[in-house]
Order: sequence, then structure tokens, then C-alpha cells
Amino acid sequence: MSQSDDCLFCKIIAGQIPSEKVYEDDTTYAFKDINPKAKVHVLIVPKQHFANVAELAREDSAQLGHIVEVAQQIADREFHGAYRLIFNTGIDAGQTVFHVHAHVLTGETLDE
Ligand code: IU
Repeated sequence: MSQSDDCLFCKIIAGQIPSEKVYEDDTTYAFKDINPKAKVHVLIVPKQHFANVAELAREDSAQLGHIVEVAQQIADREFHGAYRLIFNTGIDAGQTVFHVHAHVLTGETLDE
């Protein structure tokens, strides 16, 4: 499993930094965002390190599809299958952690 030594989310996945886990399988980890923007705000990450969603799509599109399936499962459990899925990509789009992560916002009605 490729890992980046300086990557915060690689450290979270490895258990070196604590997180509130909501899902895990062989390839994928999901945990609660520390600064939630909705009643339920979960980050889903591949265990393998990719910098952003474009790189992930290019190198492992099945993993990208799996992240969407995991998002759906979380939303099915939390809010009758309704959710918003966001991949901030690039500094100017608000990406601050350069290990691809899907923001899943759910658990309440999202108006805008
Ligand atoms: P962004 O799309 O790269 O901006 O998202 C990074 C997210 O990671 C952001 O919502 C932070 O609240 C979240 N986060 C976290 O959950 N745990 C941490 O230790 C750090 C950031 I640093």
C-alpha cells in the first residue's frame, strides 16, 4: 500500500493520528470531519495515496466508484439516501489536504 510520510490522512489511515472511524474495508477508510459542515460530515479516503480525484480517476477508477458506493451506504443509513459529495481539487478550490478525500454531507436537508 503506497503511503506518503508527510501526509496527514495516510497517518490517520495508519492509526498514527486518532480519528472517529465510520467505515473501513481493505481499500477504503471513512471518518468524521473534525470541522463538520453538516449534521453528518464524513471524509472517505482510499488507503492508497493519490493527491486528488483527477489522479485517482486516472489511476484507479474502480476505487473512485467504490468511494461513491460507500458514500451511498452512509447516506442510506443516515438520511434516506440523500447526500452531497464534494471533492475539492486544487488550492484555489479549497483543497487543504493533498490525499484525495470525498466529503459526504448528509443527515439533514441541505438547502443550497
Ligand atoms: P479539504 O477539501 O482539503 O479542504 O478538506 C480537508 C478536510 O479535512 C476539512 O474539512 C477539515 O476539517 C478536515 N480535517 C480533519 O477532519 N481532520 C484533521 O486533522 C484535519 C482536517 I488538519
